[in-house]
Amino acid sequence: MTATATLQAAAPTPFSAPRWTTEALAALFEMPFNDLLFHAQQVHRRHHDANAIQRSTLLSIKTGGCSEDCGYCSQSAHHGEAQREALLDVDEVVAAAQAAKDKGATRFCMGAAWRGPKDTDLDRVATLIGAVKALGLETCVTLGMLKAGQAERLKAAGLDYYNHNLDTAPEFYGQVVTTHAISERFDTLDQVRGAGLKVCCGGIVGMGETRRARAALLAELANLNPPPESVPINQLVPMPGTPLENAPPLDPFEFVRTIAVARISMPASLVRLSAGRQEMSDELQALCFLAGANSIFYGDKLLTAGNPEAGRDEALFARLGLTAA
Ligand code: SAM
Ligand code: DTB
Ligand code: SF4
Repeated sequence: MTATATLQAAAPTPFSAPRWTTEALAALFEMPFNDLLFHAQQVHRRHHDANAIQRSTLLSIKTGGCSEDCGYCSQSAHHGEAQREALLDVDEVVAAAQAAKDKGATRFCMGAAWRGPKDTDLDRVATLIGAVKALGLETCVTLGMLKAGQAERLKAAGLDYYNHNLDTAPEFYGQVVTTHAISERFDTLDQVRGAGLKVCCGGIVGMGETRRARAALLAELANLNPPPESVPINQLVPMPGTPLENAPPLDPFEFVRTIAVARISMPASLVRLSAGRQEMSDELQALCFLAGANSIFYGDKLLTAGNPEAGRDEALFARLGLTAA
């Protein structure tokens, strides 16, 4: 198939709810690299300022000791090496959020190593959301699976975004996580949408999944109705002690292709170049921006893993003429 025919076959049919098939997205992955990047950049420019990058800062507000067995995660009680810590208090969180704002972040994302929050946990997280929002930052939390009514409580506390990733394709999910099913992740995403929160939902690549599984993950994300406002694409950070510690590294060009296919299939979303940037060269990150990534995690730590120092990002932005969104 020619590049043009591939694109025509891959585009959602007009006058119907856009539905991307795994086959269509797999066909995009198969395109010559230059054709794929050109197409992704064209889509990107129709929907976004091509030189503007949004910056979110992460903070782990409750680290380690999680009941779930996600094979990539350092915070699982089954295998993780992250030290278990109690929920941070409001002063520590506000200090971190203020520091993130001072460095130029516009969104502050708080993560907790829970299967899901208890109602008493939610009271305390609501206080944190209110305090961070009062600084003039967008707020995001990722607390695991939500029970009925919990998303509404977060919305009432002033939350803007809820992060809940599909993480991998349905057909591969059971090989990575056994303590919950991907269907439960979809249920939580429904609750989040139903409460009027914005959705941040993406996944991880480099866990030994096939290219077809990467296409299937992106098809699931793109077919959420509406698609997520934010789509974090994480490259696996192989954490010591986890079952995926020795996963074979992904070809960097395949990571760039994943960003490009995410951009094409979710044109209006922010596509975030997420975990794994510390292990990437400046040149590889530049290719990711060319492929349509327009958001990063900013600050020297993710949840438990490292992230590039703000100064390295500032220097990269200056070299590439990128501006803060
Ligand atoms: N416990 C909640 C949950 O699982 O939804 C929230 C915290 S969890 C650590 C948030 C996300 O971090 C996961 O969905 C996964 O995408 C990402 N993540 C965790 N460990 C990772 C790793 N080693 N490499 C890349 N991404 C990772
Ligand atoms: C997301 O997709 N990636 C972030 C955020 N959402 C919560 C987390 C990345 C975690 C990387 C491994 C760690 O720091 O432990
Ligand atoms: Fe727990 Fe989330 Fe880590 Fe899974 S990814 S073990 S649910 S903290």
